[in-house]
Amino acid sequence: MANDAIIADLKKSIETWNVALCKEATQKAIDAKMSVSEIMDKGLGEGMAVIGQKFNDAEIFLPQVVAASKTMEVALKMLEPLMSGGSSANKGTVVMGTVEGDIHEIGKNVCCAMLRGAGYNVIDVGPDADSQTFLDAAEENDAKVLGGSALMTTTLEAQRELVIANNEDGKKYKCIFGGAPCSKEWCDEIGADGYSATGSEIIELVKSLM
Ligand code: B12
Repeated sequence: MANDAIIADLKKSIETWNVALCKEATQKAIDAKMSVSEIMDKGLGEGMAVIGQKFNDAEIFLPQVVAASKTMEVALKMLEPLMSGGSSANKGTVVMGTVEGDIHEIGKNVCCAMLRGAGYNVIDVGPDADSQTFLDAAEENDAKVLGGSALMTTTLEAQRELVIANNEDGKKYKCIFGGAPCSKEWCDEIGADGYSATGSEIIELVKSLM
């Protein structure tokens, strides 16, 4: 099966929350030795973008979004060994979480897995994590970087709060942010140390800050 067809199936499986198709297409992608970033960015992620658009346009509702994210999670589980088996070296510690008030965590989980695969020790503080939770985890684990995900325009402010809390704490850590509504401009505005649009780019970003 050509890679284009596999990509099309990956995208379709999320759009139609078809778990069986998702498992089959993900296995085919793994067998075809496609890169995780290609599988994510061109296939599964594109499907999720369609879901987001349809939700926005009220063509589908929350249960369908939940079904699509559960489908995505099945694929992520299958991809995990590929993402975390890359290196055994510990290049430093990164605390990752989704900021306070925001329960979206698929993108954050992708970033965690990509970073682990690249040899970083990742402490995942989960979704809906307040600034103090990030700072405590960083202190306890001697981290260098805090990564905060926000998927809603309403929770972008919590990224600013994390920068402020870090500054008040002596600016010990580098703060990086991402998530669909986040941007380089926003990160500059709030005084963050970095932004990346995808889980593939986060590796270079963290490397540049370590
Ligand atoms: C899946 C989903 C859900 C799932 C989440 C499941 C889960 N376990 O995460 C469920 C159904 C639970 C959900 C709930 C809600 N959702 Co929702 N959801 C989505 C959806 C469709 C996809 C998000 C996703 O997983 N994308 C796939 C991943 C892989 O992409 P990503 O997150 O962007 O991550 C990549 C990059 O951004 C980057 N990245 C991500 N994080 C980080 C962090 C760092 C540090 C860096 C450097 C990079 C980085 O790398 C990632 C990998 O490449 C989006 C639509 C969209 N287009 O984003 C809406 C969306 C985010 N949801 C939305 C809403 C409104 C909600 C709800 C409020 C709905 C409701 N009425 O209850 C609740 C949220 C409640 C809360 N308090 O948080 C809105 C937000 C609108 C806004 N205000 O901005 C969106 C945009 C949908 C829409 N079009 O209206 N949602």
